[in-house]
Formats: sequence, structure tokens, C-alpha cells
Amino acid sequence: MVTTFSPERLAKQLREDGFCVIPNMADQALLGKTRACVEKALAEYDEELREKTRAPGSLIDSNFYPELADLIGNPLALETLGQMGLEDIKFWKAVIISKPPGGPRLYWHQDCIMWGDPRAYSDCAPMIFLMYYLEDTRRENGCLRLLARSHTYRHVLHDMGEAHTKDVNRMDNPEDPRFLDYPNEVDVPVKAGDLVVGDARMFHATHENASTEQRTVITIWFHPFFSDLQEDTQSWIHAAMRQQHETWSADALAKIAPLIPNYQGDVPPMELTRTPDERLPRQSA
Ligand SMILES: O=C(O)CCC(=O)C(=O)O
Repeated sequence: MVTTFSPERLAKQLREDGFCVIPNMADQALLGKTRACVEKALAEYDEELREKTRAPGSLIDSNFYPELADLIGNPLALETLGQMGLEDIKFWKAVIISKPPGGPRLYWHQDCIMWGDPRAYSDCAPMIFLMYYLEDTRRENGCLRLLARSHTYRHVLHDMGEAHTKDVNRMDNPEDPRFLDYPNEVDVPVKAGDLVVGDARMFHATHENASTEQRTVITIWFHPFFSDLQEDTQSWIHAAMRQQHETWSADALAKIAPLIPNYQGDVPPMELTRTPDERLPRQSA
């Protein structure tokens, strides 16, 4: 596959803006395999669950879907992340987020769960997402939108509630300000198979899916420079990843072997901290 991007430029954009898009990271075979897994997962996702996750569409963790191992361990993406200077990357989980036709907007949120770790206040992201869209996306079918650089400063959205609570997932209050537009937001339309890499601390959301087709993303959570995280953070990622994927076969785990966290210390797992403290500056530098 021919790639025409500069890893240095992508790394700079990820560090400064909080995201970058890497074209053509999943080929048709990988997309086809992933789509088959998504259809199986959605067939098991009933109406009651759909109601609980109205805003995102679905939230299906990788726990029972070892078929996702090929995408998670995608060698082309891992090689490219390495070229971007991201090392010692460990995996937590992947999530299938499928927005049906007519599905509403996803609320603004940031996903960092380790704001107690000093790394969260550095220019080295403690947690990043890899988003693979299985269809071409555009505003009309619910593409990603984001607030570039919002990983670097405190935003009003930080005080509007934590990500993925039951009420906002159910969309109990459609007037919740997290569903509004914000100044300087940017749309990120992509082709199926492109890869959006983002800093988990950055605010992001989606448009509604006003098309007649479903729109699916597989979000994969990675932790670069794992050994440099605080020990309780490493301990939590180690335990969470292993507990969530304990039913995966040896074959599936082999596909993600270099990504499996391995914390050998005895520090108990961190408490989740989803909101930054005063160490995050009020204004963008
Ligand atoms: O559905 C999308 O496009 C975005 C998913 C998302 O925000 C997330 O995985 O945190």
C-alpha cells in the first residue's frame, strides 16, 4: 500500500491539535472482517440496550469480540504510530459505536480517565484513541467533530459533567448544552479505512446521522509510553485489559501480543479521575 504522509507532521499535529488523520490504514479485507463482527455484535444488541445508548448509537466493548484482534493489532497502523515516535503502546479495550439511520448527535466529551496522573498534564498523552470508520463519513451521516487543542486547556465543557454517564447516554435531556455547537469546532469527514488518531483529553462529538445507512466506528484505546505512567495507572490498565478480555482465545491474544499491558508491581489500581484539576491551565498556551 502506498502511503504519502509524513509521520513527523502527523506527530506534531497530534501533539499540538490533539488529532491527526492517517489515510488508508485498513484495507478492504480488514474492513470486511470487521464489518462482519459488527453485524454479529449489533444482532445481539437489543432495543433496550439501544435506548440506554441513544446518543452514541451503541457502546459494545471488545470483551466478547475477539474478531476485533486483527484491527486492534493492525501491523500497518502500529508501524505508523512507531514512525510517529509513539513507543511502548499498550491496549485497554475497543468499542463498537454504531449510529443507526436517524441517530442523534453524540454529546461533547473527553475520555481521559487518569487525570490523577501527572502525565495527563504533560504534552505526552496518557491515552489516545484510534478511530476506524467502516463507512465514508460526512456531516450528513454523523461524522466526528472536535475542538482542536482542547486537550491543552480548561474548557467550559469540563464543568458540564463526565463522559458516558447513564443520563447523557440515554439522552434524558436533549437540551443538555453538551449537544450544542461550540466556537471553532471542526468536522472530520474520512474515508472508510482511514484512521483518526486523537488525544483522549480532547473534546469530541459527532453530528447526527441524517442518512438512511448506519455509520459505525471502532474506537480503540491505547496508552503510549505505558511504563512512564504512574504505577497505579499501569496497574489499572493491566487489570482492566486482562479482565475484559479473559475469554479471548490464545490465537486472538497472539494478534495483539505486543500491546498487552504487563505491570509486575504491587500498587493497587488507580481510582478513575475523569475531570482535570487546577493543573490544567485556563487558557490555551
Ligand atoms: O461515534 C463517533 O464517531 C465518535 C465516538 C467517540 O466519541 C468515542 O469513541 O469516544
